[in-house]
Amino acid sequence: MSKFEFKELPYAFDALEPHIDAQTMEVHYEKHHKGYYAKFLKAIEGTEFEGMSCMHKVFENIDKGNAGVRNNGGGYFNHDLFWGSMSPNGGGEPKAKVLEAINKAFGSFDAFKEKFSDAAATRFGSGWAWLIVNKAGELEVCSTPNQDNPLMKGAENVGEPILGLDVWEHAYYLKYQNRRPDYIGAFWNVVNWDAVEAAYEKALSK
Ligand code: MN3
Repeated sequence: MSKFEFKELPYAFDALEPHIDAQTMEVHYEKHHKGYYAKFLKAIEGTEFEGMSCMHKVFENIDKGNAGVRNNGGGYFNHDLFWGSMSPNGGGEPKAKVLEAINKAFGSFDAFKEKFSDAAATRFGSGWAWLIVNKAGELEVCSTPNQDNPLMKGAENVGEPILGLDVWEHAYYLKYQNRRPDYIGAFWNVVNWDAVEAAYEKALSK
């Protein structure tokens, strides 16, 4: 079962203060994320998913699973990507290759930020905003409901996610209450562009 591991948070709970508060980080990681992971392992027990080599395979075959595999598998994977999308040394501008691709796809970094923020703000209810590398190797912004992601078979926008933002209320309510746009605005101060650059290069090499 080691291929589906529960990774350590790459920084302390209070490392992203004041943008993401310590209490939210702790509950989000220890309760929500860990809960999805435990329920995912339970949901795949004795099924064909148990033998799959990675989450990408799980998502390619998600239509063969039940809601437990989909929701908890998504929750497990999406949060891993989310923690890696942020860093106490984050913020600023994207690194060279991603910046070039962003300029090509969206015109400018500001135009991209606006599009991504809009996708995050207008996702009704719970879900995620994503920056993905599509099949043509181009960048796209999209959002998904619940714990879905762009790797899941049947997704509206298909691609490899390289940046993800959790817009479930549990991700921001303690600090921002109903002010989701403030939380989205704060996110830009902690985006880990080194990780996004690495994920972009990895996605292109596939
Ligand atoms: Mn969450």
